[in-house]
Amino acid sequence: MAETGGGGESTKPQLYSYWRSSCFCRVRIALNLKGLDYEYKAVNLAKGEQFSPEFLKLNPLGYVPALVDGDIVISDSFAILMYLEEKYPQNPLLPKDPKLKAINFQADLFLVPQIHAAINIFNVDMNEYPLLSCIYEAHKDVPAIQNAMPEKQPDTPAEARA
Ligand SMILES: N[C@@H](CCC(=O)N[C@@H](CS)C(=O)NCC(=O)O)C(=O)O
Repeated sequence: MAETGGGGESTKPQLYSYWRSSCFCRVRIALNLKGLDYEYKAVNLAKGEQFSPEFLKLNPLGYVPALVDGDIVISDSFAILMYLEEKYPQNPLLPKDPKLKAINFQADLFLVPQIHAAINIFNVDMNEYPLLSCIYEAHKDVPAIQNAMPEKQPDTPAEARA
């Protein structure tokens, strides 16, 4: 695993992930929206680093993302989002109203990374999905989302950078 953030001891949350992971992308969006600083720890899935003894100690399932915050390790993107919302209430991710909350969660954090992957990895023709296209277009230029995209991560290979 490569350490791509600053060096030395850190009290910032540490986020283990891989630039191309869409599960991680939704966590990055949440961190950006909340304005939280974190240390990025790259785990190269293409090289099998998720199965290294060091990483398996953190997450025995061998999946990214995994968030380390003080003495807790959270190894599921949805659980990470719930944790961040409770622990760092600034810039709430969700409105109070339960219906708006469900719609908001779905659109901002989950759909955008999935549609981005559909377009950029799987070449899906989004003209067939006007509602999804509309949601994507409405969100994709928000800075917190832009900066969370796979093309802009510390471990993104040069040929994939935007
Ligand atoms: N439910 C988990 C799923 C995590 C997951 O599937 N991660 C993928 C990358 S997007 C992974 O780490 N795959 C490792 C592998 O395929 O060996 C979450 O939402 O965080």
